[in-house]
Amino acid sequence: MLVEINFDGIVGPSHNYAGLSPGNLAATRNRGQVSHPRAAALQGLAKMRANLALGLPQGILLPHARPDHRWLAQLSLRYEQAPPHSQAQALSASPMWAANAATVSPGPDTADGRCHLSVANLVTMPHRSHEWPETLAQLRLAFADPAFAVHGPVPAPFGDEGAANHMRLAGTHDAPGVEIFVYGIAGGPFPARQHPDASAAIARRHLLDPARTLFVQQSEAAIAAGAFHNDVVAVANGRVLFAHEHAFADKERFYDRLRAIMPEVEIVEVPAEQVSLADAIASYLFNAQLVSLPGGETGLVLPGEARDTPAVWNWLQAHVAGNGPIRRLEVVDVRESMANGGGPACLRLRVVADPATIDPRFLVDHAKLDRIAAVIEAQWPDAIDPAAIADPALIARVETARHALLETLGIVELIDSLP
Ligand code: SUG
Repeated sequence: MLVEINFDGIVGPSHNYAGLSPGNLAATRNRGQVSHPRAAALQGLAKMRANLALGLPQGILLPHARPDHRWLAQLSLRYEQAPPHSQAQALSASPMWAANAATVSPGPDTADGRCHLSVANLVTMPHRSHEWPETLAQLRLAFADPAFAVHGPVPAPFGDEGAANHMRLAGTHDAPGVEIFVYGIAGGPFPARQHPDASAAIARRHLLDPARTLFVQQSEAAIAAGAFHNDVVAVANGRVLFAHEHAFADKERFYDRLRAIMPEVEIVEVPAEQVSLADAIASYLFNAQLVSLPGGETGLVLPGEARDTPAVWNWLQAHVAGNGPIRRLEVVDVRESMANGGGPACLRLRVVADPATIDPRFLVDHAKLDRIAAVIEAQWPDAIDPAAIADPALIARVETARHALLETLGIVELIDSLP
């Protein structure tokens, strides 16, 4: 039985605001602020609990070893003597944004019937470029069953940021879908992080049907306004594509091709005159989890910032009051992640699979979340000032905290499994 499972990245104990991602306006704006890793991780757990309460199955991905000493060693650096920018890049808790872990093509879409996952290379941002080896190790553990094919990264320099630039539409999760790869060419002053050749390579290795695969350019205006990933301005689930008017470079052509493949598609486009691109990006209206609820309705799991932005909340209220396909709104507080530009949808990787084929250590229920919460309460730092990341006591605390979590979950092979 194939179901959609959200794998949320647990916010790691080194979560901090170093402002490492140009083009990500929230992260840049909050550079130098004091972060709260414990509160951040607990907010993430509360979101998972809200998903469970909606009747949705839930999985986890784990914080990576930080600082990443292996990566520093490749730069002939030791953390203690590394320059501040290298320390920040080695310490980032960015693997929390699981939507950037991999691109996932469920079995019904692939020629061999397996669910294919390609780990994202994340080469555009230095602090994210060293995530993939540990992400790959985790994916190989969680998805070791022959029902899955787990692939390494597309080679540099073809930037790939995973599911954040990939959308899937399908009548039901277990039916063949349409896979949409969104790439960037230009982003005004900011980098386009998803290279079209990376998207094309993933579609080939995932054995997708070319007749049901679309490659769509993200609009330059969207990237320039701060949509560094497509999932900041568009999200898809089931038969519903929910997007801002200015998300795509040539939306008419895209919509025509999509309707030709999938006549039943419901395109919910939010006009700029009702919600500006700036409001959409500041509120993360589209960085929401668009989900099929057990009763068959479509729900939207939104960040609190969407409720606090009047134009956005007014649009949502009108949509729900009318005949729109989104029937239920669920608001979650992930403000610590939001301040680094990561909303509810950034924090999760969707995998359509039979839960029985997944390593159960990566699946959670309320009782396991209680155990995880106890480790976070006891071990995660309360606050990190990015000016103080050289402190050896902080580093010792961060490393001990992660080990405690891996031991609690019985995933000890990750402690020393990397090359
Ligand atoms: O890559 N922020 C992340 C946010 C990723 C959001 N993910 C999705 N949209 N799917 C990024 O820009 C900031 C970390 C720092 O500055 O320390 C950061 O990496």
